Amino acid sequence: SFLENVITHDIFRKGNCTVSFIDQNPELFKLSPIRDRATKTLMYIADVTVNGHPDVKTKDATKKFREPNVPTFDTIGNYPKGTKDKLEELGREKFSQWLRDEKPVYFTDTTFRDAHQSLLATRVRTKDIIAVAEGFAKNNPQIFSMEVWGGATFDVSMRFLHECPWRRLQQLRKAMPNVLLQMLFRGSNGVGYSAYPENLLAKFIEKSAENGIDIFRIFDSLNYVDAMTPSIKFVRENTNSLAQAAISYTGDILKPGKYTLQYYTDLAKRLEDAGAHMLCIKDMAGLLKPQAATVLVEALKDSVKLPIILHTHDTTSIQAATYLKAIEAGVNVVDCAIASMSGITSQPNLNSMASILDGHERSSHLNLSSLNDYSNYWEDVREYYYPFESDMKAGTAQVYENEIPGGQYSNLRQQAESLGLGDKLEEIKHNYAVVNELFGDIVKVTPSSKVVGDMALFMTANNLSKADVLDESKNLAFPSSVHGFFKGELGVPFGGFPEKLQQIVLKGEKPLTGRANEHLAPVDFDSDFAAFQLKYPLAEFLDYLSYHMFPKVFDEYYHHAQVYGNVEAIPTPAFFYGLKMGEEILITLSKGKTIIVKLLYILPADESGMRTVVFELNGYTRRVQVRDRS
Ligand code: BTN
Ligand code: 3PY
Ligand code: ZN
Repeated sequence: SFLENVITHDIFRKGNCTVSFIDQNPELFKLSPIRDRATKTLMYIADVTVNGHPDVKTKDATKKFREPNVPTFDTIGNYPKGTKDKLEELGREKFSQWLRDEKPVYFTDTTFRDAHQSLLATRVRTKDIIAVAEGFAKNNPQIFSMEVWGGATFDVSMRFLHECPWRRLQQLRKAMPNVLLQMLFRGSNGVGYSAYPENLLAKFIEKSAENGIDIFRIFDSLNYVDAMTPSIKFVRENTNSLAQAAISYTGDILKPGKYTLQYYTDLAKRLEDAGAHMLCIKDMAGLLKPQAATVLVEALKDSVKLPIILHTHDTTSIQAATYLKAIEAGVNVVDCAIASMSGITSQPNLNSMASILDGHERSSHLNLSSLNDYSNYWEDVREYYYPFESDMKAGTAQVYENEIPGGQYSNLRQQAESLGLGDKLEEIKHNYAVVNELFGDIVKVTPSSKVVGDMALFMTANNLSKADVLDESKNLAFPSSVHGFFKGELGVPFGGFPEKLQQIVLKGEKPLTGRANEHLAPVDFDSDFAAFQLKYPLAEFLDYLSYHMFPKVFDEYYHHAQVYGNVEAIPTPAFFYGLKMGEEILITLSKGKTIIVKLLYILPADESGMRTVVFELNGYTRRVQVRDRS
């Protein structure tokens, strides 16, 4: 404040003040950037303390958090060599060959992305990840890759955490220079939920690689190869990173149905021809049964020369068995999450999986005791995020019927509740399968899974049967995502659209043909970026890419940052729950700039509804005003 500027000023402190002291020292009216940032941080904490966090629906006032224990590591020593070094040594083609020929099975660690996307609604903050990133890379350099970015983390970090996703990636790269960093990329849908212009995708891939991504796991929500090919090509041509093409697994190859073994081996060959460096089986709903894994992995190994990666979700609680069969059939990498962030809708347990392979001929020699230390860290950190837990208590075999992907399954109850359908969850899940049948048995993964979910909620909310949906005379107002799907905005499903339903939904409109983004005009980067900077003067090119993917979310993020500054440094309990009276925390705003914040008291609202929140900041009393909206 002005007063603090006066009393800390050299002239004032030396007692040389004259009447013109204030007039002659205009800097007294300026707040230093760090002070400005501290003020914004206090504003944020004051607001959350008074009004609660908008994203936290039920706060448990009695909750006490344990202090998570960051496992120790060699802070000054070099990083042990890891897979990133291997890639640089061999180059992409030889690296793929090396992996394919390796005897041990490798692990991709999904803790920093899919695990919390599937268990905690993607809410884990950069701070809690970065706290263990360097140590993990130094203590566990045997890991194949770290999945750290993409999927839903991109929009959720801006939308709910008010963080810059690019800054998260940059910090991760710096902390983990020796291991491969991986992202999930939704093909023509990028990191969003609809198709984007091709040149925007190319630029996004180029910048993602520049900022740290080594492996792009590329999929299409309908397994539509034409929609994946451009992304594979951009990775090959615009970066030195690896293109890992993913086939989304649905149905059951051991049962009669649309998705046969032949279907998958054909896809694999086409993706290899498109230039993929690796091939992933992406079992997003956890439907791949152990016996089927043997058949599928063996067939894929025979069909293509690429290394094979297996990704699953443990929704059925049986997927470790699938991994074991896949490992015995020669899979090269499996995706797991650190123990305390694994299981149910997340990935299988890394610690246990590595332990049961101890002594196996394909053992990876991970450091089991270190993995357990990190599990303990995450067990404590996970508590911070209790409002975002789903209430699933065990795996379910129902998923073999409804085929709901892990990330969607854990969010479904909350979604149902927000629509007032909280006690109709069973009906929603049943309708999910009905919709799948109505749609012609499609692949269900972001964003096609969202379309099926929207339709299931629509049917449940309006009490519609399958016959009602197919009754043209009902003239139903279908959800816009369903309309877009039948219009061809996500591409074309295997076997085409069911014609009758397509006609009913489109009501005479002509569907698009071909790739969903074929019809989108390219972005004119020069003029468009200039216009962006006029609107957002403090933003740079990477922000511009964020803006293009999510204009409204970016706009809100930008304005939040102007009012509250960068909120990343605030410890997670204070970020979500504010401070208790007398509570004191340390916040490191930047290297060497740590502030000590203590909440002293809060005054009742004045006649205009404003409350004064009184803090002690580095020993000085500081007051900030917030509107009481509670
Ligand atoms: C501040 O922190 O006080 C400045 C507010 C403006 C922040 C913008 S938002 C986009 C860009 N990315 C950042 O991390 N900061 C700027
Ligand atoms: C995503 O697209 O975010 C997924 O995790 C799909 O499985
Ligand atoms: Zn997944």
